[in-house]
Amino acid sequence: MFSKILIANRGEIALRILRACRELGIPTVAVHSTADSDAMHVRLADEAVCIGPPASRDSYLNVAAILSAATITGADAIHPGYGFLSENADFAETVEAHGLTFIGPTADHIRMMGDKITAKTTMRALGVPLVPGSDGALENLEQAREVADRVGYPVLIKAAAGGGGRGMKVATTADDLEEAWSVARTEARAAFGNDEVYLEKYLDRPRHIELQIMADTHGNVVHFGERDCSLQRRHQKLLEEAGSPALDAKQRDEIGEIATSALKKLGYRNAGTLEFLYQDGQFCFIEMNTRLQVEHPVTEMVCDVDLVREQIRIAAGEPLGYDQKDIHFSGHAIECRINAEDPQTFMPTPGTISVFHPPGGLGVCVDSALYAGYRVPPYYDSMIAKLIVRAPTRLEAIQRMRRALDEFVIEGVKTVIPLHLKILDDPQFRSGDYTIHWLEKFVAAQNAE
Ligand code: MV4
Repeated sequence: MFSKILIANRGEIALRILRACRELGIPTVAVHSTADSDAMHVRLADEAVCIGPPASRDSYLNVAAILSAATITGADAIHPGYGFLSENADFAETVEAHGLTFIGPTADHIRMMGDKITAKTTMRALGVPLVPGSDGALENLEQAREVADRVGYPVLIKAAAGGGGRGMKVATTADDLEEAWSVARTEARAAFGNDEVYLEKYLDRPRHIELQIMADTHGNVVHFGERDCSLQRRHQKLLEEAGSPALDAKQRDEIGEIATSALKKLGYRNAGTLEFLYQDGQFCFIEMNTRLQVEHPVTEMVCDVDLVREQIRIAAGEPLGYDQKDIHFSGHAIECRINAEDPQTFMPTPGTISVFHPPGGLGVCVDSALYAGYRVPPYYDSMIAKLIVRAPTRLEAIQRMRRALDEFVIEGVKTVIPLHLKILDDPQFRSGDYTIHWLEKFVAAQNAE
């Protein structure tokens, strides 16, 4: 096991990792920017090193400073959390070249999944179902026409280097294809320095369902079921659930078996998430995330597993020690992301927290690095807390979440708590019948009132 872990992140996820380290008896090193000297992760870690000025590129993305911090403190492993350097293959490679362990997949697997075309080609070869579309990169407009005619309009042109909603263009009919093709390529070249694009049939009302995977270095791969992340606005997730209201146990077992056997053949290691669009009973793989995700706690709650602990154990070479039949799904979990944003405009509202009173009680978890008197800095993500609840059934989880949101007192900054309360009271949300487009329409309707 590791003798000391450096946490290359901030905020609630730095605390989350720190807590897992404490329970494993592993000392921790926090790194922080000058804007985060008073941050909770700095206070709670065994040691802390300042790695640069406020801007992320000079601090939390500063590879040389982070490696120096690891060297001077004698850390032997680095946990990247999510965001920042977590999906940077060069970083993973550099960490390992310095004789430290990167707590995550191999640099090669991070790179492979970072290229969305390679990710899809790989998954296709491993038997994972995909959205109908081009077989790899499009060579030219004529080829785009052939594929679009074959799969049928509307179609999407996506950037190989894109993902998370960046670099996509819809062509509704054949008349739009040339425009979509050239705009997508120009944008991809400008945004990513890579103008490779591919084409998919556009699914008009899918759900976003993702599958949590964990693989050790001894060839064991398991899944911890799915999360439904359809409630997003401008590609920012707002509320996530485990399991999906759209799936039953049989469907989960089927996609889980396909995914775990694919990743076993791939020799994948550590945590990973396969993202699918799910429509008309069909799973279509779109992307894979090679890191821990923000919404991992809903999975932890229904599976009674500590995913960060598992990541650390696996990185240290330990076997999982259980297999798929030992994993049981119990109850329902919901996460509400609490952002310091105006609940109507979603404009960030940095400022000083005057009152912080988190909710409690059975089945309620608050992951947050806030405290009364803390100044939310303007430089980073606006998510200031995650509220996660678990209950025996989905409707009980919804009631518990409403109760916990009502109890939650955050003063000094505006938050999206009022929006969450409205979502939870909406009949369509409560029925579980929603797609990726539901939240955008709901917000527009709320704001029109
Ligand atoms: C799609 C799609 C419809 N059809 N692909 C957006 C984020 C990126 N991960 C993939 N995205 C989409 N890909 C096909 N073939 C619709 C989206 C999409 C979306 C997906 C998941 C969650 C929210 C979304 C919001 C808008 C569009």
